[in-house]
Amino acid sequence: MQPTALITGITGQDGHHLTKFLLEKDYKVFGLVSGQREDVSRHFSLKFPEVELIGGDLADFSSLLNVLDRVAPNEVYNLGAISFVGLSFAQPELTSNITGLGALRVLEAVRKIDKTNSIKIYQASSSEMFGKVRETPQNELTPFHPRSPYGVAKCFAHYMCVNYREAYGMHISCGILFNHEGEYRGKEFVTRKISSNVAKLKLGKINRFSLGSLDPKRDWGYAGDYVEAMWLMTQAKNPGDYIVATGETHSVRDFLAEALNVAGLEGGIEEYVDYDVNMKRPSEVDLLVGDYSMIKQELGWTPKVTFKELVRLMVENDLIHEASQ
Ligand code: F7E
Repeated sequence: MQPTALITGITGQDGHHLTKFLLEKDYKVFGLVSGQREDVSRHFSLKFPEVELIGGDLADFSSLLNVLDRVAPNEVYNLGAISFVGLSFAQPELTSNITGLGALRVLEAVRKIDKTNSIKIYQASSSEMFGKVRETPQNELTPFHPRSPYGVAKCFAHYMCVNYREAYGMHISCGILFNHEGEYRGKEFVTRKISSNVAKLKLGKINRFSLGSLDPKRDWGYAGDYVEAMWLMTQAKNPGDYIVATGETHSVRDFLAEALNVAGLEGGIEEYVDYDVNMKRPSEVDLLVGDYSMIKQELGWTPKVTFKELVRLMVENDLIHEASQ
């Protein structure tokens, strides 16, 4: 029988990649979309006409019950969240409601609907939970110390998943995903902000642009690789929590320098980039790097796209995109 998946946050970056991945595996894919974002849904439907989008909201428990009842999925991927860390400082309550409580509502709705305890759940946990890191690299046993309302909300969701798995024997897995980027990344995130502005520089549309601190270091992988890890977790006999990362760390400065290099822009960073104090976060995460040996050993997953390939892919994509605007 054709497997069925329900994806929350389907119109986001990971939703795009996961939809493509599951359609290639012949899944019937359903997506939860908030009614307020009709333009985004329309755009998504043009790209993936075979996907059925259903109105609902992570803030509304009854809508989740209705959607689950109607779809009867084999797998649920909870990717929906307020995912921009910067915004979470300005809207901590909304972030807690959607990113934190939203996950609990999904768990509780599945528990109510799923009489045979057969639905498998994937929860998008995040390396932001490590925040002020206690050890480097971070692994599945590293204690959490979140540094933003987003990180706190993700910790709440993560521990709820662990609790529902232990309390009710549900098949729930959390992927502790480190930063993952690509052509569908929103322009509020630093990698896409860099790639789109570097493309504009190259095309002569702008002369300079602004960024916050160039010092933070992240473990940046390709989102297209990471959705395979999500799927492997839902296919595994036993659920579990896994680090999904590349094992390499690079600063924002490194990403910027490589992007300028790909575009063939010489002269150094200072020639193109100003410092924007508004980008400074009240508390910052300075360094993240993940140890993905557990998922490699248990589920056979490894990242494929390298750091340099990722930067190239994003800059080349934005050069095409910006040239057509
Ligand atoms: O920032 C610094 C910024 O917003 C990366 C989300 O997907 O990954 C992401 O969270 C770093 C930070 O991602 C600018 O201060 C400097 O240190 O691209 P970002 P993030 O906060 O690491 C995790 C794993 C998630 O789960 C999140 O949902 O770059 N930075 N200048 C800047 N950041 C932004 N956005 N804009 C700047 O101008």
